[in-house]
Amino acid sequence: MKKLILGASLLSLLMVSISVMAVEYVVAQKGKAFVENGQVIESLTLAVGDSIRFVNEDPFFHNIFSLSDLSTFDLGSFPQGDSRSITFDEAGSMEVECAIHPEMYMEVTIK
Ligand SMILES: [Cu+2]
Repeated sequence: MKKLILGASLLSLLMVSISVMAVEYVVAQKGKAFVENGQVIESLTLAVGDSIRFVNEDPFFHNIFSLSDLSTFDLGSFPQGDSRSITFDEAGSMEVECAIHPEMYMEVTIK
């Protein structure tokens, strides 16, 4: 019984340290473009387990999605000031787009 409890607490400790190491990138939607740290970006490289928080800074809706082979997601449409987050669990690359603005595009590489 003691061993079981010890094992369980070690496991939860391990899970906490993994979640601490993961990075959350913040990518804004501004002027119908993807913007990180004030710069328009067309690509972003991150590690498995990292996530992106998409923050809408435009006075209209965006709907971020991906139809890549690696994985598909659809964050739904969200208004100015709102954000949606997605975690990338698999290595590879994917195209991220906006369903409302076809000119919006970025490539995410997960290493
Ligand atoms: Cu958009």
